Amino acid sequence: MTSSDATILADGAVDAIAARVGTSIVGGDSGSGIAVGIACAAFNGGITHRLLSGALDRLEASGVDLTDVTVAWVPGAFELPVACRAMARSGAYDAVIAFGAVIRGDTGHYEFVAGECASGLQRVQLDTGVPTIFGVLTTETVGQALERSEPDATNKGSEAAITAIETVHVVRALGGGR
Ligand code: INI
Repeated sequence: MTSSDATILADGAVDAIAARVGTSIVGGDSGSGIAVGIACAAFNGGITHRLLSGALDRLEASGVDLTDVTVAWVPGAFELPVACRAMARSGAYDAVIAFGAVIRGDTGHYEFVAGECASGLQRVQLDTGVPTIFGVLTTETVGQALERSEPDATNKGSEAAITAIETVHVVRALGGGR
């Protein structure tokens, strides 16, 4: 057994828990009727564009009407929280996604940019109740960032898109959201 075998949620595990408790809430994967706001950093834009493309492919494949998607470009990852906050507060989106790429080799202030971006985005979703997805790569090297934005099923933008949809379903079922 590899460590990933041990950490992946096993087939049937969620159903087994559901059979034991009063209520089990699981995020659906249909994007039908879901409006999404996306903020994307232009810094390291070769990477963030790959994340954004992966996300749009996955949103579309999940049933999101791309005319219900807004993309706002900001200069860098540090500016993502303020743009996401504006989108979340507008009441126009069921979920917001932030795309950025902070690469340690590029900057002496990696921790500040990456850390403030992450905590700012968490604050946005807790303050507004609108799911705000952290689609920001924080890597040691450009190679790692390229690897995580390959145009395939491992693309982190694609992962962020399905995370947004699933979280919208869970938050709605719990009586929250916009
Ligand atoms: N912004 C990024 O999105 N990624 C980085 O790797 C990065 N580096 O390396 O500095 C970066 N810096 C810019 C920052 O996000 C702000 O745009 C800038 O500090 C102005 O507020």
